[in-house]
Amino acid sequence: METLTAYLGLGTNLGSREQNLSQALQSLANSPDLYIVRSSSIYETAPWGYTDQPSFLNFTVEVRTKLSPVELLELAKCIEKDLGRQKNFRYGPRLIDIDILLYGNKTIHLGQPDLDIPHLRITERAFVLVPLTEIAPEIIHPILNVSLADLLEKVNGKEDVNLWSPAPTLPKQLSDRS
Ligand code: PH2
Ligand code: MG
Ligand code: MG
Repeated sequence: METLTAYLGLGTNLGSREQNLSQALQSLANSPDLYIVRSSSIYETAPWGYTDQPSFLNFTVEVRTKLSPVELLELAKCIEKDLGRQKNFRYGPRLIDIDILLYGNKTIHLGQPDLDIPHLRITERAFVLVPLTEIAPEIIHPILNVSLADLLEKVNGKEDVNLWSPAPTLPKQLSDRS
């Protein structure tokens, strides 16, 4: 399997939000199958989809991995579960959410809600596009064929996405850069 660059979107709006994000980052760093290249700043974002819930912290990481999309999704779900995520309703509050936003320049539809890549709602959600564009402005959306920076210009709700803290320091990683 070749090594590909993927982008993950992380979010939390329950419990100690900063701690949830740093634990998720630590868990990703502990994976032998994935190398974290960089992280965006952390943003505080108004809840999207279902608004009667606490505000989120969101950020994005760039990773290099040989994992297939399904394996990467399994790793994400596994970390969510380890951190104590409970099942909840669609768009509802969550301790930690790790979504695959982009996987190389591939388009993947596996009939699983979480495994449409590019993530279906990248283009509608400022809470995804702002942190993603911060670290990957020049990337071309594999289906729409326009840059993330161009998508960001058009997205609604940027005023609901506010810088919270600078990019977290990356933990020491188990995997070598590959
Ligand atoms: N995630 C959702 C639903 N709504 N809103 C914000 N601001 N941030 C999120 O990460 C988020 C959301 C479902 O995954
Ligand atoms: Mg999500
Ligand atoms: Mg998810």
